[in-house]
Amino acid sequence: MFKKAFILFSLIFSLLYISARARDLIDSGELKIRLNQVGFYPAAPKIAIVLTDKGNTFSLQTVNKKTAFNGVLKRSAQPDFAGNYTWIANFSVYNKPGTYTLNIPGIGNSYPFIISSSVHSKVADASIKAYYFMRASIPLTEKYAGKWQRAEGHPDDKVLIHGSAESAGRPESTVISSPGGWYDAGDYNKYIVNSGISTYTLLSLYEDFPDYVKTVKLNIPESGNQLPDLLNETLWNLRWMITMQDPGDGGVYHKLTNAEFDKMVMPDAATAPRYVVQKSTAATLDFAAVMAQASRIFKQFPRQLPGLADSCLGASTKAWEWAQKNPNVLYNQTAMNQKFNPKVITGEYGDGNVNDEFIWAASELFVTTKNDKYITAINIIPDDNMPLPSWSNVRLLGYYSILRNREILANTTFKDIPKLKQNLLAFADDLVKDADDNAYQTVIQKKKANFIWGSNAVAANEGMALIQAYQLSHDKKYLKYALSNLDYILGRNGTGYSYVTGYGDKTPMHPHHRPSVADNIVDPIPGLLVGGPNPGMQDHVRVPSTVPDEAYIDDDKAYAVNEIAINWNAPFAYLANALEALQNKTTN
Ligand code: G3I
Ligand code: 9MR
Repeated sequence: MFKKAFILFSLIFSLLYISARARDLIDSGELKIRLNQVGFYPAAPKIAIVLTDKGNTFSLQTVNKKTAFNGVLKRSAQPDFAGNYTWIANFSVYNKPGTYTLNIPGIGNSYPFIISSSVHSKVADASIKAYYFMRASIPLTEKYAGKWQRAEGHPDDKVLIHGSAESAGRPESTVISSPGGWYDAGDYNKYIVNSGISTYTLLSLYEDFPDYVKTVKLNIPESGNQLPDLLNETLWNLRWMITMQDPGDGGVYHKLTNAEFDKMVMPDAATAPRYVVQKSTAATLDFAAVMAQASRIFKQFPRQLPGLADSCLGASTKAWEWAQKNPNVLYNQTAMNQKFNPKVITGEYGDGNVNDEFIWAASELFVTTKNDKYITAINIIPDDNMPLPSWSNVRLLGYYSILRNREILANTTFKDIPKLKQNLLAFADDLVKDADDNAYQTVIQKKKANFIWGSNAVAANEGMALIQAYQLSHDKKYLKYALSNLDYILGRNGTGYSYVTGYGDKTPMHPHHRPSVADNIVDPIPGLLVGGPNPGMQDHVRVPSTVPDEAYIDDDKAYAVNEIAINWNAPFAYLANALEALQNKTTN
């Protein structure tokens, strides 16, 4: 009896002791000092945000506890969305490479961080390598995937034509082969609309920074084949996209999908029947745009990829022609489900307005062919609308392409390049205006409305837009603000998370990502950007705070804040890699 009581008592005592120790070990500085947990370029701006209600000094300390720099916190000009002012530690002038912590008397130490050239190179590589982990129809072997090796999932060589997709040559239930491609996100379906912007964004990284991209080595099965690895990875998806075009009429199926989302299982255990569903104007134009872009890029590799550039251009023009004849076939899943079985309830990617898809496809075809008939056919370029790119808003993607290729287009009859340039720079100026005033001194933090489903991609796409502005103007202020959003993603934000799995000290461990949930490996697959703060709670998981930039939880059921997706990783990959390529131009 005594013995039992004693054992119980010692057990309770040790548990209490362990949890008290664990609490002591969490330095409140790590929670209250928000900074890019990966690090800083020597010459770039370096800022940490401190959650405190009063002024203070701060110091930078080396690993040997030597003080390297002293400074004074400055109060933010504006409060955060919860109404609190923050305090800013600006140590931009300190530029000596090394590993440091930021110390604030009475608060504690930040996570350690690095000041170094190429400081983002590992996370930048990982952001692209993430796509290898998203591949359908191939086993991931230990050589490339390490402990995340897994069996092949979704061969997709026997895909059914859904009733909504039938055509003369392909009646309902015809079996087609549509292997490869990347899984969209936490789910295993493959959606053309979302593939479009994702593939474009990665290809744009190559178009903007070819010399840098050639140095990026990813350790994927194709590595060493004389093509840059980024292009190798992108081809995995592009070749799948090609199979989504109906050879009969050139229209493109909206998606390849199960009827319902899979359970949280590994890819090889997800064996529900797969369908291609109805063609849509949005999917067809997004396809036309990406194929036109791919054509001009792969034309540079005729020896490695004989015939591919021509096939892509042929596919693009056929898709364009289909869209001319079918200019307003919108994908409305509810309407489709009233007519056909099985009912399909996976991601919709429905878009009520395809003007911007026309602008994008016309722009890419124009850049690739230099024939302005595509632009005159639609008569809406340039419109004055400049919304940030997203899967449903793609006109800027076309403008980026025209502007990055402006020199080779100078002799065409298209005379609006100066106007496009002016509009894009005005858009970028608007993004950076007063960005130093908000509580985190980042571009994304300017507006509550940025905190939607996939808000981290808003940050990344703003960063990409600013890089485009830099490329056009060589004005370094745009790099400074692009970097502010990279700092945001990697920790200088309202939750203190670095939102990229595996990079930073406090990173998501439970993304809504089926392989990461089902593989029995503690660490999630690395290099994945989670959706990020969004107070909408569309997944019915309660977030700890509904303050827009704090509305986040690292919970694998919380798909409205903690899923991952190819269209979010792509602008992040663009931003991190573009800044690596331009690091020598950063200045504070
Ligand atoms: O844009 C409006 C904004 O103007 C408005 O103020 C705000 C208020 O809630 O809503 C914004 O729209 C949201 C939109 O995302 C923003 O892109 C919608 O509410 C929200 O429902 C919508 O969510 C989409 C989600 O699917 C549900 O349809 C996401 O964009 C989209 O990324 C996501 O995509 C899913 C696929 O369907 C399936 N695969 C996973 C993938 C990622 O979660
Ligand atoms: O896993 C699905 C995710 O990819 C989608 O973004 C999300 C919204 O469409 O839906 C997820 O699937 C959930 C479904 O909507 C409701 N039942 C639970 C599913 C898994 O959490």
